[in-house]
Amino acid sequence: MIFVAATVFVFAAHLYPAPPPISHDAVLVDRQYSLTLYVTGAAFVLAQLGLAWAVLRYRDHGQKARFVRGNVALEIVWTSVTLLAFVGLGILGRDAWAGARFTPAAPDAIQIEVTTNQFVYTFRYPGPDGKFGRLDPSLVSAPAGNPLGIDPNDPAGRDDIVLASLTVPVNHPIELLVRSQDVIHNFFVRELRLQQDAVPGMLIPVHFAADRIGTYDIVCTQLCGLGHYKMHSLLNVVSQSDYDAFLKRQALVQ
Ligand SMILES: [Cu+2]
Repeated sequence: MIFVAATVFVFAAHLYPAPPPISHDAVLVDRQYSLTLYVTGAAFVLAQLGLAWAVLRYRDHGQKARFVRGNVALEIVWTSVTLLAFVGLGILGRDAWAGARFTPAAPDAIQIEVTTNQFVYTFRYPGPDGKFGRLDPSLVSAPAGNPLGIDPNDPAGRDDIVLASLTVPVNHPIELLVRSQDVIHNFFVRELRLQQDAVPGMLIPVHFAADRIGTYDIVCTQLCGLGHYKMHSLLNVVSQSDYDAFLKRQALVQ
């Protein structure tokens, strides 16, 4: 009972609160997470109370042991309750997960490519022409200043903006195109409650709209090699005017 109380306390007292959510989808995820915790927490406490009751009620006070084959009615009841809880939570969680993942990004979403490799993130903006240049894996060379292997012969790629951190305007839909050059990595921003694996050979789209200006950590949550622990970048959510200025500045530099 002490362990049960301690476990309930750790969750109920919010000892390790998540950072405040910065998108509508993140709020939905939080709501779903709390609901799941309440349902499974109640089941946990009830099951432990039942266990304690059985231990006390049937403890050894000299009676003869009795063989029981089980109780079909009880089996049906707890199997159905479990089924209902799991399927119910799954259906209720639709908005928080499937709603964001299975609907395409808004048509006016800003597309930014996210490339992962051991152990860095590289972000590419299509530049003033709005088009990403062609990539050629044989041209990939970080020392030569072309970590993505952008083909210099493709005019669409000449104005592409390549950066080590991600800057986006606040309250604007963003579509990330997540890819990997070597092993499986991950793009995770706690405040967005958004976590997406980067898988070699795949271009995986995810979208979000951040509603709070600030700087947030981007971390890799896949054990991707010896340098995994330091695979990190920053998400800067800035005002629309700051974003426009940022793009203009970057277009001049590149
Ligand atoms: Cu990684």
